Amino acid sequence: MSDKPIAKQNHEDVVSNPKTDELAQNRSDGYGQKLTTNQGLRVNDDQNSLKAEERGPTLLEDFILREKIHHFDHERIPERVIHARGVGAHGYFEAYDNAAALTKAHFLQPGVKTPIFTRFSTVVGSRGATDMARDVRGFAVKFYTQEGVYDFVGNNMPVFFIQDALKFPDFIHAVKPEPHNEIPQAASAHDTFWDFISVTPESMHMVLWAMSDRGLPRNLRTMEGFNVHTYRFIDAAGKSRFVKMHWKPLQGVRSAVWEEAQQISGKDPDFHRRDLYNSIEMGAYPEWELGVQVVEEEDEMKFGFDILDATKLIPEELVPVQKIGKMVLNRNVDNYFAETEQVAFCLSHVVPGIDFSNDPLLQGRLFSYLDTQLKRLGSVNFHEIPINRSLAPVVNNQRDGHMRQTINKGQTSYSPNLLNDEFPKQAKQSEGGFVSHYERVDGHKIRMRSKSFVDHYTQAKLFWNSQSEAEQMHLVKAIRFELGHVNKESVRMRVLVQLSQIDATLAHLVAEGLGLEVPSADGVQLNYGVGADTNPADFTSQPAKGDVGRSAALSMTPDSPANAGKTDIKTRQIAILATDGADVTAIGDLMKTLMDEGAQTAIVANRLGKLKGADGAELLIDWTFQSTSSVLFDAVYVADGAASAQRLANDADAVRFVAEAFRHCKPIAAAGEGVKVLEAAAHPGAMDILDADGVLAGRNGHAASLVPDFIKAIAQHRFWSRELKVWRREL
Ligand code: HDE
Repeated sequence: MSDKPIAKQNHEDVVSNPKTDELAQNRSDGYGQKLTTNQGLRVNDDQNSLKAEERGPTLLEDFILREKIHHFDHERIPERVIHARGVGAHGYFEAYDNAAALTKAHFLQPGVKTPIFTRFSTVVGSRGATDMARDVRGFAVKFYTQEGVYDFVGNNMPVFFIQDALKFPDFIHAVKPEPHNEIPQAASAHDTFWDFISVTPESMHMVLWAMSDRGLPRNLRTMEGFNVHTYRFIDAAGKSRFVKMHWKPLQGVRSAVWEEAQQISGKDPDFHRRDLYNSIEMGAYPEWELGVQVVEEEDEMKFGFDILDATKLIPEELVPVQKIGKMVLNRNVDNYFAETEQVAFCLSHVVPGIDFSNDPLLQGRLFSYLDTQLKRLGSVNFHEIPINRSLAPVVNNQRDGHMRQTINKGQTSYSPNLLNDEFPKQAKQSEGGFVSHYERVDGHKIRMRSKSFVDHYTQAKLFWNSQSEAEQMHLVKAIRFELGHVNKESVRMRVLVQLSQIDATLAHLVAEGLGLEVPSADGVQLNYGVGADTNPADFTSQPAKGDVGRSAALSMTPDSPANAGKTDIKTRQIAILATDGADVTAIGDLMKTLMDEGAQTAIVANRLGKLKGADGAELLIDWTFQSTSSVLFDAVYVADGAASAQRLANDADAVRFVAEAFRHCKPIAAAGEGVKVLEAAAHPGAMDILDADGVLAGRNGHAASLVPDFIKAIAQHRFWSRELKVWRREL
């Protein structure tokens, strides 16, 4: 979270790979060199334009001025229409030894190591928006394989809002800032988004995901990734199997809380990108395992839902996720624009062994990504931009176009040709030539949703059921927040109708916060995705009925599969509150213990400079209560020492720091006299802070085990029981 010194990696030596080595030919750093124009002419005066006399007019002749200003005027390219705000990093993917039977893709063969570039993004906000918006996160990985570039273009949620690509522009128009005033920024729109949602049953499953804690990842390193659609893996014998792909973070899955996220947006809008950058610089490389759910072709129809429907997931209890490799991000970009901004992901970038399904959302995306790169990067030659360049040779008869880099030699740029002995020649499959899966397709040309797509509420209920009580509480509060910003009551009422089709309690709890009654569904016209001549009654979704069960993998509790066994505290940020008179020796011991466990510590005090301990020892202060905030930390420790504790207990900012961490359910420890600050932080309406879960105070008998208990508490991440007591009206 901090801008404070981070141990810089020597990138060239430590974390190079074939792709980062290849990028070296484009890297430039002006150190030790003379300033030139773009033509290499050395510039003598870069401070003054060419004028007639010192106080006279500037001359048109000044080509140095014109070139510099001209280039500046053209610095910006169109930002991505969605997913504009992102952060990227280099790394590698290493295949385990178990995927060869599923796919012939070379990069998934045992032990193969492939350079990758990953870009995470928010969806709605523009490029300068905040990282902590409640939003879906993009999770896109470019694999520079020896068979060409393969792009995984996924999200941090396994389903999507719509079933058919034709609805995408409508959906995005509804969710982006409203067109008349461009409000709200960096968040889903209120009236327009919820108006769309209120009549679109197919969106309800994804709406619950987006309103859940998944919409607020604590950092990018602790979120899952999904490619959402069903794809195909093709094995060496040409056999096709359906697959869904997942990225499982080895850091566990963690989220922030809404109030915390809102505050972070003000305190540090770069919170996620800074965290990723710093973690990589410090050598705490984030890792994800790639997993696949495999469905044999003959089992395609065996589920109660259609695997071609992007609003449905395959519960992990039905089809387990097999881990087939690991991605490590170990190198930051050298230049944001050249790499993160210019990277161009396209669903159509596949390699032999991976193929598409007929998911109508996926099919539409196949068109969109190439089109959008042409618009954004401005040329059909975007594949020649260094970050997009394939490591496998690119040889074909495509020629020319804006900014062409390749110097194609020779007379022929067509096929067949005999003048160049027919080169470049087509590749046989045995030579790596790509062949689309030999799928039999036969039927009528038709514009119609498949009836197998019509159950819109069952999986939404599965998601709701699978959330812990705290997660359900957050979800309800999130919808209350969003609907509380909707001006039209009719929109709120229709959303309540939709929620009531998922779960009566969910609808009731949301309604209660809005001061409304859940209306009857009778007579409410919902949009079931049918054309003007189709009878909507044939496509009506029934409300979710009965026991749809639970799927533990959909929750983020400490014992959910994604978090089970993740008891370390690596990379967690711990604030140590102390000021003059603190027990500096104990702080030093604590810092060492926490850092040995891989956590990061920072001393936060009422001023910068050096803190003088009770015994005269000194300690450098990292932050003040003005320059940082509890929301940027994962846990808080208040140091012992009578003078320090008294000073902090009298300081409203210090007290607020603790109270806020408490509100956000973070672990808090206080040694000895430090308890005074906790006492000062207990405010009316809340439970006694000293009695709450996850609050460890030395004076209350924890002294001996304070630090080990604190470490356990940090590993647990949050203590939702503090909120639940209020929620259950136990307080
Ligand atoms: Fe995208 N999406 N999308 N999307 N998407 C783009 O391409 C689109 C969808 C996703 O870091 C755009 O280069 C359509 C699902 C990511 O550069 C654009 C449809 C999923 C990124 C586009 C979808 C995604 C994008 C905008 C419905 C999860 C950022 C800029 C048919 C599986 C990649 C760009 C990066 C970006 C179109 C739906 C993920 C306009 C038409 C579902 C991670 O081409």
